[in-house]
Amino acid sequence: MSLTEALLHALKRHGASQIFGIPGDFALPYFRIIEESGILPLITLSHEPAVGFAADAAVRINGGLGVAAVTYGAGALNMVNAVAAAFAEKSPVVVLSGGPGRGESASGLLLHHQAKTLDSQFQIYREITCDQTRLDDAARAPADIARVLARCLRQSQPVYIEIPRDMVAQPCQEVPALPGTPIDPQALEACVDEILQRLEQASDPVLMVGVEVRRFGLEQQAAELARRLGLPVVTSLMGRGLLADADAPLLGTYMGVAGLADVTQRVEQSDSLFLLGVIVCDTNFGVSSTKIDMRKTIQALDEQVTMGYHTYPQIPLAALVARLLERVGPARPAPTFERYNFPRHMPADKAPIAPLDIATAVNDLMAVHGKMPIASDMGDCFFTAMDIENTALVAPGYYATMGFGVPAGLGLQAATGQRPLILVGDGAFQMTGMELGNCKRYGWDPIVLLLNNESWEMLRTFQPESAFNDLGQWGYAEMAAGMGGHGVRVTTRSELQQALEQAVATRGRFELIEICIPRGVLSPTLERFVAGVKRLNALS
Ligand code: TPW
Ligand code: MG
Repeated sequence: MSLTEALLHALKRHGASQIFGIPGDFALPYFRIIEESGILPLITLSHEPAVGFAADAAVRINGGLGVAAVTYGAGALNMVNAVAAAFAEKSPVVVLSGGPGRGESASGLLLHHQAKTLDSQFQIYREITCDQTRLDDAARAPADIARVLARCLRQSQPVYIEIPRDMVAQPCQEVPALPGTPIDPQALEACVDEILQRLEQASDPVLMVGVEVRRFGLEQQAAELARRLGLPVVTSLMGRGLLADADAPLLGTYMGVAGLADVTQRVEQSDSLFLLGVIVCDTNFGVSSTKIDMRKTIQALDEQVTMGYHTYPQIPLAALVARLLERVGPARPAPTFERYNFPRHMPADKAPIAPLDIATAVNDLMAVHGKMPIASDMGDCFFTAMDIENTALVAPGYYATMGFGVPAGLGLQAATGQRPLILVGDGAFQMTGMELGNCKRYGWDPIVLLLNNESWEMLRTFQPESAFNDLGQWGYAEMAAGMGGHGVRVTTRSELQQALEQAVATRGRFELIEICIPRGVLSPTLERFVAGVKRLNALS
């Protein structure tokens, strides 16, 4: 077996189901082996940020490992932002990069794609991945690959594997399976005892679920835990979409001042907030109306559990949830709460379209035709998604990079085979919208809702006086045909409804609906979010 084949078999065994990539001369040799061995299918896209985003979205929706394969320098450095996003949001993406062979670095010439030194790329990736290896020794490679992939899954964060181009076909042993992490059963027991005791003594306990619950495949277990403990559940902002199909007393998504008053109140007034896999970041908690005292919460994240003034180390989330489930008895009465009614029944009239109309129209559509998974970009489209019924959602809710939506949608369809809905603003579409041109080759047919306000509107809301937030009119609808899809521009609510019905009825090509929205018209959630952030900034 060659070194590349050993790597590909290991990726597959660890849960990868396809490779997204763009080759280059440093990568051609290992790409040849990817293609000819057929161990994992290869999907090529157009620009490296999209490769990273698609791999990230694929693993967010399906679990396992995402794989993003690029060439050295120009390719890998082009993907830095996407991998940083995956790092911040805890998505296990394996970066494969070609690299110079051993002899090449000794030539005395600077190599093309080289930045400061031939090692610069490795150093840069050290900052945005949780483990790295360069496969420059075939005897050591199996152990190195095993270590790196195990770290990737255990920490649910990206890793970096560089394949020198003269190494790809070297004979290599199979990658060994590593034993799981040892867990101290007594420490786990003490931790579970204390959690249960704290929840028992609390008068208003609340369970908040975050992205790690999805990353470690624990949604059903978390729902079961909530039912057995009789706890009301909320998702974090980043965890939106979690428990969409689970049977759990789900109140909604916690968004502080930007969210529903009832949800905000329950979370902020809880005397025992159990944060299960929730990243404690500003988009999750920065907009709290009452500052949450983190010392009073129970936080299970990053393989540790913190409560009060102490931390239990080495408690993986899966082990914690499993032991909690073993310890708690049958289901308790469900908490009472008023279920939020997502907006429905958009009037199909001649009125101009506001973001809330889009959420309403999507709810109407899904009620008739079934739920679709959503990939959203950053911008008001993300906040608009908060008024769409609970359904699987991938979005850069914390790192907040633009350009995610379209490639992530392609990653969703590649990974699940399901037709996705893509929400994207005009500014973000300008970054990665061209990737839609790849749909035809792969038979993907996403429905793309492009919220066109001819503006970087979210920035404008923070700083209305700046003219640089004005964008031009690009004629996005017309671009669709040239990229192998179908496009339509809508300006009224009746046109929007018609276009959505037509899009759902047509399979086999992407459907781009360019939705014209007047500048200054925001979703209610973004409206509250901006007002809240401004208020908090004024106080600080
Ligand atoms: C890669 C900064 C955050 S929101 C925004 C910018 C430029 C405007 C988004 O415009 P769009 O959506 O897509 O038209 P909308 O609803 O606001 O009109 N570069 C990157 N990521 C981020 N987040 C920015 C810049 C930003
Ligand atoms: Mg815009």
